[in-house]
Amino acid sequence: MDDRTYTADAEPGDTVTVAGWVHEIRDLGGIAFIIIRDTTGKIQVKFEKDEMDDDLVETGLNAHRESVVAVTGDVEDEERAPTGVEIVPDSLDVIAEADPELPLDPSGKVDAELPTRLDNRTLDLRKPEVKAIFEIRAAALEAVRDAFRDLGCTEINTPKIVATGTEGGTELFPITYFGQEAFMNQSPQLFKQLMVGSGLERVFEIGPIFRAEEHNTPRHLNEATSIDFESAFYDHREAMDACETIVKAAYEGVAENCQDQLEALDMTEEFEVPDGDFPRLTYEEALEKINATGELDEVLVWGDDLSTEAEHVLGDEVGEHYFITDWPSEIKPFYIKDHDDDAEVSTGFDMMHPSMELVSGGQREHRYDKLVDGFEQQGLDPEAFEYYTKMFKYGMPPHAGWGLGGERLIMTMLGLGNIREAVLFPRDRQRLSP
Ligand code: AMO
Repeated sequence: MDDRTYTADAEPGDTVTVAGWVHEIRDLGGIAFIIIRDTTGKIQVKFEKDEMDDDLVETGLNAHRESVVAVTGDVEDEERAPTGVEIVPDSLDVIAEADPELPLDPSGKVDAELPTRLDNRTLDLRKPEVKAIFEIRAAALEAVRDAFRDLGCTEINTPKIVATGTEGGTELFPITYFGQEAFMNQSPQLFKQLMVGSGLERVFEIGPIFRAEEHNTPRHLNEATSIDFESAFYDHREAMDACETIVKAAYEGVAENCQDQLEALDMTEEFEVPDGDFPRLTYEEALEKINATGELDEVLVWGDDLSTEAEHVLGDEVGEHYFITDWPSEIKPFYIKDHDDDAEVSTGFDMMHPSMELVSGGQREHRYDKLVDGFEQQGLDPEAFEYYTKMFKYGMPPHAGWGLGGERLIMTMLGLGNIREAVLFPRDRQRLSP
């Protein structure tokens, strides 16, 4: 439609054709209104029954809610109209009639449960506060990509069908690959590491990761979006600096470009770009802080992983984004490097929002012999990973990096109660379509 005008651009004095959805019909007797909605907003169309062609009035008022229509007419000032202007129509075409029975109400007057919303995402995203989440998600990812480029990274895309897992065998989705066993990739971990040894040196990837997690929680998905970073000649501290830069850039991008969307979510007041350096606590300090609160049933000791409850207790204590560093080597994966002066302590780190973990990372083991030992210690067969380990024989620089959960970033940024709110079509134990 070459001659279409967005509702937000319709100015008094113009003759326009607007196209969109019938948001509401109000028939007051002698006068009636249709509210048309498009991606930029809404506009009122006025029908004065005595002064207009009967067919036009009838077509307009008989259109079902959510039908797609095009209206041509003059735009006039009208201070009683919701946007201060209205269209006096010359013609109205019903382009795609909607069924009168809708599975959910896009006007938001009737609430729908999350499963109903997810089953009908097209209608759900007609609500400004739902659409806003995905516009914010897009703006955050755009800002993240720009910030990665400013750090000198090259964007890469790595395979999602792979021969081996990296993040624990029980979380793998097996598939059949021409009669051979294969898996959906849990993380671009090994591929991004292989690229720091290539001519690229510093890379990032934003792509899907697949985790066959059995548990159904408000912060786990079976298909998530991972924002991955890896750089040659970086140690874990420099990787943490980059992580902080990227997370802040995402917030800044949203603050700069998404004020309307924040308003739709009623968040303009509370949205804050994190400032200052994120505190860096060692794992030992974290345990001490948690134990000192006395809020957990048991006392945490060296080697324990942090439960969701422990993360919450600590998050309440710290109250802002923070890192946990120097984790016990035994609970970090084989590719994380141990400290040179203490093999019990790793360079692995997590970056936390007060409510949950957002990032895991660390410096990587780049020495061939140590890397192969690490596989054996974790009960993995180094031969299955030969495509990876052998490149460590041909000049692999020291390197570090991390993976940031894209949906958790958006969930925590917007205070969403369920991670599924930040995914168009979530994959979880119950949900394989749409
Ligand atoms: P990890 O397994 O901790 O580390 O994942 C990194 C981040 O990805 C997000 N994430 C998830 N989000 C939603 N649902 C899930 N099932 C899920 N699993 C992970 C989290 C998590 O902090 N290879 C390492 C990263 C690295 O060292 O570079 C890795 O995958 O926000």
